[in-house]
Amino acid sequence: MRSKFTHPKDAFDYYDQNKDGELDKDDFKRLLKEAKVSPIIRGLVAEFMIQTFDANEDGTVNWDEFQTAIGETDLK
Ligand SMILES: [Ca+2]
Ligand SMILES: [Ca+2]
Repeated sequence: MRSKFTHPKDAFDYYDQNKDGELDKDDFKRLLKEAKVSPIIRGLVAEFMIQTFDANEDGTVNWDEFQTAIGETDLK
C-alpha cells in the first residue's frame, strides 16, 4: 500500500483478489503477508482490521469502508 500504487483504489483492487468489491479475511492476510507481518499473528491482525474497518458489520471491508479506514490512518 505504498509507492507501488498511485491511487488507494489501485491497492484496494489489487488486494481484492476475487474482485467482488470487498476485502475479506483472506484478502487482508495477503495484504499483511506483503507488509511482512509475521504469519503467527497475521490471522489475528486480519481479524482485528476487519473488525475495526467493517462499519456495516457484514464481515468484509468494502471500498467505502476502506476509504474511511485510510482516511483515518493517514496512509494516503
Ligand atoms: Ca474480495
Ligand atoms: Ca463491511
